[in-house]
Amino acid sequence: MHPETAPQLCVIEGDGIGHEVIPAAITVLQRVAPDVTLHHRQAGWEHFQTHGTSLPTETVQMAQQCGAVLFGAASSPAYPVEGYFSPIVRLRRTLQAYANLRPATHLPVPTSREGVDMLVVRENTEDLYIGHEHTEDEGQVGIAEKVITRTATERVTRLTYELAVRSNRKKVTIVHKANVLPQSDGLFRRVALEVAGYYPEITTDELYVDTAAYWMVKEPTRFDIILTPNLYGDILSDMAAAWGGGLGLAPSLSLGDNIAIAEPVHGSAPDIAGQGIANPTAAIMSTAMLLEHYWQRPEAAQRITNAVRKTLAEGDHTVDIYTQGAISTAKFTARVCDNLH
Ligand code: GGG
Repeated sequence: MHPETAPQLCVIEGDGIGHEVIPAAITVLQRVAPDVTLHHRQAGWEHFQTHGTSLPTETVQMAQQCGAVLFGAASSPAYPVEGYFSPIVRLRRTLQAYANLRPATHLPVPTSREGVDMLVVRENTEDLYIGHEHTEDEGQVGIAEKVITRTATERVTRLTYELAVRSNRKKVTIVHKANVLPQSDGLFRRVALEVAGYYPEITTDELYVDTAAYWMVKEPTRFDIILTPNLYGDILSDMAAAWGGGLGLAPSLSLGDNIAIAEPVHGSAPDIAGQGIANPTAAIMSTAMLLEHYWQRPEAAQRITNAVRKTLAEGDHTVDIYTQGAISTAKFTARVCDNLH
């Protein structure tokens, strides 16, 4: 987006704790970027139950019009429901927000691992998540299609390497399972390596996804950027989030051409929804990613990041980090605002 255009934000709280962490993130965002105009829209399982659709056309249109979206969480059921689809997976695909950036960086909390600073870039529009599933043999066989294309792999790889150059990162690890899936993951590997060839200043290596999972647990500091298809990226980024200190601290940004969806990595957490205890950090940090990568306001993004770090370093935390001395979502958000300089 051009930095001088008045920023518009489509806000979709979604389900569960989305209703708590998104207002918290907006409170912080408005302190550093008061000129952002907000457009609240609906999506999610709760909306499906009351209105029969999980992603109204009107919401998609507003997201397109704004270019920037802040999404909370979705809680799709794990069983088929007639007419229902995952709103967030559909939104990312419809808007062609093709690269999902999920950083995991050490934060000053006891649950975070010193020295960790990695970024998982997850392809966001295809793989098994296209949702082409059917059953055969009277429901006794379930079949899902995995799709990998040259076009989608090329664009996510190019974005990854451009980002690596811009952010002074040194290495990209391409993660796949090309030995078992030579036609799909094999294509991802070949195309990603092809694009990588245009960036000799960045070191490129590759790992099978199972080996990557092993090393991510054993020695997370060896990773810089991980580039991987949709499903592996979904799983590995949650693992990475554990080293960042937990899912409550893990932000993300899905980027496409002229589109960005900021979204905490965590889900709707129905077990704690409505209690005012959810950790707003991931949502707050997601708005910082929006400021940095979409609205091109790195100083504003840094103000938020610094305020969150200071708040955590002072010992303020929500219950997901540890129970003793935990404060509410509202109090934590107020502390972050106090620490904005
Ligand atoms: N904020 C990310 C999120 O909601 N994650 C949970 C998830 O992947 N949900 C997909 C769905 O339930 O449709």
